Parts: sequence; C-alpha cells; structure tokens
Amino acid sequence: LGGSAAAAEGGMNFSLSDSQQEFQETARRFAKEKVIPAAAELDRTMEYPKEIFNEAWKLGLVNMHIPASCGGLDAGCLDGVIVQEELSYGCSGVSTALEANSLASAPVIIAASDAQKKKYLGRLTEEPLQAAYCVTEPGAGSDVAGLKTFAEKKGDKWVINGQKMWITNGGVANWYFVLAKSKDGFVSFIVDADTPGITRGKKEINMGQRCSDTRGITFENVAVPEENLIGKVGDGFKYAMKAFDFTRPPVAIGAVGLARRAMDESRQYALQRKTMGKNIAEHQAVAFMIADMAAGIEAARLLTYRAAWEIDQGRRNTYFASCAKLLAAEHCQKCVTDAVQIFGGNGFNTGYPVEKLYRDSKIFSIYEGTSQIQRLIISRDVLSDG
Ligand code: CS8
Ligand code: FAD
Repeated sequence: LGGSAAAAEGGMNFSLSDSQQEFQETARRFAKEKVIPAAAELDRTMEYPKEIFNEAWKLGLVNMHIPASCGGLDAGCLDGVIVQEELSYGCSGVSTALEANSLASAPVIIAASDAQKKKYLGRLTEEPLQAAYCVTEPGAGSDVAGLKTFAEKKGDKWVINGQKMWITNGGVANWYFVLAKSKDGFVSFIVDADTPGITRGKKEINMGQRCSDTRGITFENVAVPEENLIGKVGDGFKYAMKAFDFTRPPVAIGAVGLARRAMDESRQYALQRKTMGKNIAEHQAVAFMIADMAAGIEAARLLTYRAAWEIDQGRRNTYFASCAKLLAAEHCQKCVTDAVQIFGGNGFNTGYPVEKLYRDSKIFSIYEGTSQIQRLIISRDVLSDG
C-alpha cells in the first residue's frame, strides 16, 4: 500500500504551489469582502463594476498573464484559473468583467511585437484600464471564419469597415483586439478605442451577468496605422483561435466557481429548512442533488486544471480546453437548476441568491464557444487520424 516510490518519481501531483495558494487566498478574501456584498446591487443596476475592477487591479487579480517586461505578473494559465474560480464564486458578472482584459490581451501576448506589447499591455499595467476582444459579429458567432469585417491597406494605414457584436468591455475599453478579413486572408489589429469611425452601441440588457458591459461596436472607415497590425497578414484567424486555448480554461473555471456557490447556498439552506419534521438535507432526494453537485464540481475543476496545466507546459491544449469548457458549463447549469429546486418557492424569488445564479449560469454554454462548438472541436479531435 502507499505510493511512496511513485511519489518520489515526481509523477502526478495535485498540490498548489505556495504562490498559487497565495493567489487563491487573496482572491477568496477579495470575493468575500468586496464582490459578494456588491453583487446583488450590481445585478439590479447593471452598472459596470469599476471600483471593484480598480481594487482587483491593485491586488494583481486582473491582467495576470501580462509579461514582466510589460509590468505584469507573467502568471500561468493555471494561476489565473485559480483566481477566476474564487472571483466567479463571488459573482460571475464581476469575474467576466474583470477577465475580459485577459481575453483581449491573449492574442497580443501570442503574436504581437515587443513594441506593441510594451505599448498596449504596458498601458493596462500602468493604469486600471479595460480592453476588449472583438471577433463576433451580428452574422457570425460560432462560425468565426464567416465574419465580414474587412480591412483594406491604403498607403501606410489599414482601413477597417464592419460591425462587431456582443463585445464584453465594449463600452469601457481603451483598446480593442479586432479580427477582420483582407484580400490576403485574416488580419488582426490593436485599435485604439478613440480612433475616429468607431461607434459603441448601447449596453445590451442580458439575462444574467448584468454588470458586465456587452455591446455592439461599429467600425466605419477606421484608419489604423500599419504598426498596429498584429503578426502576419493571413494568420489573424489562428491568433484568435490560439487565444481561446488560453482563455477557455478560465471561462470553464468560472462555471465551476458559480456551481460551487450554488452548492454552498443549497447546503446552507437544506440544513435549516424543515419539512416533515426534519431538515430537507435529511431527505435523500435533496442530499443526492447536493452529492451530484459536488462530484461534478470536482471533476470539472480537475479537468480545467488539466487544460490549464497542459498549456503551461507549452503543449497544445485545444482538446482539453474544450472538454473542460463543455463539462463545466453543462454541470454548472445542472447545479443551478437543482439549487433553485432545493430552495423551492424561495428559489424562484429575487430575495434569495439562487435565481441570480440561475440567470448568470446560462451564458457559460454560449460565450467562448457554445457547448455545440466545444463538441465539434472535441469530436473532430477524437475522430481524426492522429
Ligand atoms: O470557429 C471556430 C470556433 O472556435 N468557433 C467558436 C467561436 C468562439 O468561441 N467565439 C468566442 C468569442 S469570445 C467570447 O465569447 C468572449 S466571452 C467573454 C469572456 C470574458 C472572459 C471571462 C471553430 C468552429 C472551432 C473552427 O472553425 P473552422 O472554420 O472549421 O476552422 P478550422 O478548420 O478548425 O481551423 C482553420 C485553421 O485554423 C487552425 N486552428 C484552429 N484552431 C486552432 C488553435 N490553435 C492553432 N491553430 C488553430 N486552437 C487550424 O489548424 C486550421 O489551420 P490550417 O493551417 O488551415 O489547417
Ligand atoms: P450562432 O453561431 O448563431 O449559434 C446559434 C446556435 O446554433 C447555437 O446553439 C450554436 O451552438 C448552434 N450552432 C452553430 N453552429 C453550429 C454547428 N456547426 N454545429 C452545431 N451547432 C451549431 N464575442 C467576442 O468576440 N468577444 C466578446 O467579448 C464576447 N462576449 C460575449 C458576451 C456575452 C454576454 C455574449 C452573449 C456573447 C459574447 N460573445 C463575444 C459572442 C459569443 O462568443 C457568441 O455569442 C457565441 O460564440 C455564439 O455565437 P452566436 O451568438 O452568433 O450564435
């Protein structure tokens, strides 16, 4: 018995490093002290959580992956995942609003020049500013290759025309990552938000995560200097896809954090609500719903850690990232449905916390690639020759 020989070889290890534990504790405390107390009101007013952003920025809980050369922490994907679970436990509207900077920064970290990184990532570490990732369009969400925004080279500038939709941080961003088509294939740019020709749409009123700022953005003859073209003409699509490899794990763990919150709320309620002479937790039908929540949360967390760990090892993790995003998003929705059930009539009421969790959860199976798109990516991988 015991695995001391195997352990000595340094194989599987489920421990967090000291710095990861520190990230986790900081984020957990921040969620408890700053996010949870503000969440219901932010949901009601739909106000962008600027103050919370600023405080999280000071603590290093946003922009975690920006390289040290640009003033960042250079944290790995797993480090960010550990933080995101805690922030999302507090409020996934807030965690989405905070994490959108990492999504916008990902293709820049992947493919931009040192000068571009210094200028635009450096800006995010110098001041608590926002950035946004503009890929989706009114006519092209799942089918990124079908997007229509067009960029044409004119002298030493690129002129962008098109419309983006559902852009997180759209109304508050200082700069945008923009994916477009050109006559020579996909091109991507960093675009200053105050460039003439950019119009930010109205804030969308969404079902959940209502404090996160989601908007359409229109680009009308937006002239962008050549120096803001990212990487090579023709490779823009791949930069946008590679970004998802890094950002789907944090989105997956957002669903885990929300599911864990639903479980904790359910546990607390089930231990005090009485029917037929006992706590409802003592009815097996209720206890087993909580058991299913726990088992799925453990599985989704481990799979997400694996997806994040793979990319931190420098390996392509597309398959694991999609598996994690799919499992976590779907399980999260099961958890919130059961949480509302455990709360009975109170679950359907805005005075209790679980109806917000129910509304907030749905987006996890839509953004960063729908559950169907994750299945497409996974099935292509499983069914391929390699
Ligand atoms: O279109 C792809 C897809 O992923 N669709 C889903 C779109 C999506 O996820 N959108 C999310 C937008 S952002 C968002 O929602 C933010 S929410 C707020 C979060 C805030 C933070 C909490 C697809 C359907 C998977 C693929 O489309 P296809 O058109 O079939 O392309 P492919 O044939 O698969 O690929 C074409 C070429 O690209 C290469 N590729 C694809 N994926 C990758 C990765 N790494 C590197 N290269 C990649 N991951 C692929 O190999 C092909 O290359 P070739 O050289 O042409 O063979
Ligand atoms: P569609 O692509 O039209 O899909 C409609 C339905 O058809 C879905 O159920 C889908 O799964 C299914 N479907 C489509 N194609 C297939 C297929 N091949 N096989 C099987 N089923 C299929 N985008 C950004 O670029 N940046 C952001 O910051 C951003 N933030 C967002 C925030 C919010 C709150 C929301 C709602 C969206 C955000 N998005 C963002 C866009 C998001 O990624 C897209 O909404 C999502 O990818 C789905 O695209 P769609 O809405 O166009 O749906």
